Amino acid sequence: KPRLYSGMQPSADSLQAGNYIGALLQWRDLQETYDAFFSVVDLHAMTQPNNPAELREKTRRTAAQYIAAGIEPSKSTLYVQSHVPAHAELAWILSTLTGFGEASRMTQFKDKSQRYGQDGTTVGLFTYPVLMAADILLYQTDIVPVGEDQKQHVELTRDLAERFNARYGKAFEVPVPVIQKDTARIYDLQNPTAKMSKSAATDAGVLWLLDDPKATAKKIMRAVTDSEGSVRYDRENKPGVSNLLVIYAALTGRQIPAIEDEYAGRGYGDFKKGLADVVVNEFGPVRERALDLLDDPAELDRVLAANARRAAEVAERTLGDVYDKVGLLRRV
Ligand code: AQP
Repeated sequence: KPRLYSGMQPSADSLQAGNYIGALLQWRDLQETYDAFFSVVDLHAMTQPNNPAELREKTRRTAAQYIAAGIEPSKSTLYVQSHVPAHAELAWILSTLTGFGEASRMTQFKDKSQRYGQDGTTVGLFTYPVLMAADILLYQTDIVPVGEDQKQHVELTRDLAERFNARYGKAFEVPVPVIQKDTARIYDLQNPTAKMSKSAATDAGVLWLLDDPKATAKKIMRAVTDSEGSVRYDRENKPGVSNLLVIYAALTGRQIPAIEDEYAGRGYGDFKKGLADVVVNEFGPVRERALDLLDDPAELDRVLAANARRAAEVAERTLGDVYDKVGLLRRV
């Protein structure tokens, strides 16, 4: 089977609807046809302001949500990034191949460093894409499903793989990014031209996977729409309603025109009530399963440890080959 690698940062207590629709739902399908590695990238999350107890908690919660959403640890390799030390080790080697100018062109760094300011911006945030390249290349990955915003990082990963292979001999598969369709992009309910994000400035526009169903329904009822009053997809002129339609379609597997027809001549209130039912029905069982898993952290840790051993086996093979090729003395 071809290899797939993807991951998410444990940067909040709960994942949000964009993570679920844009990533988890696709991962769940892809794990059937790919030898999939899904990691909870805790080392990456350390590039954001953090607190140790919270980071531990968020890491477990993120892993539990992967499983609750249908990522099966017996089918896919689902593990925590820091449990496989080869990630940090390969990142160092790759950083010696990455141009300073090349890394400086990464738009995510430009955006985030502007947000954090001179003092809040760390070298770790700057080398984030190099660690991501290590994540992907360790597993001889064929495809990387990512959002549009991560495409530049996968391009860097490809450049680094090709550079290494040309300079030292082939150690890496050159991965291909698989970018989700525009309709898989979910926007903030209060600010429907900004992507829904775990780190959104305000909570009112974010649908959390682990939120109380009543709170979720309330947020949907309060979502920003427009004054036209017709349920119609038009991203340009009706970003709020279009976003709600995309969520509706993604969670029901229905086509947008069929949903428009169902709500033709009915107001936004009805449509939002319908959507609230859809979302609560979908998230409810996922939430229950995740909370059950979190009730038994020892068992969850056991599953993560077993999966980390499986990941480390593959990763160590690549790293050993890389160490040989660059001229590091073999470890004994
Ligand atoms: N709004 C979204 N619509 C579609 N897909 C989304 N993803 C995130 N938001 C949306 C996808 O979820 C995965 C999570 O990636 P991440 O946790 O590494 O960080 P992110 O993309 O930056 O997601 P967030 O929620 O906005 O996190 P923070 O606030 O921590 O930066 C990726 O596959 C992403 O495409």
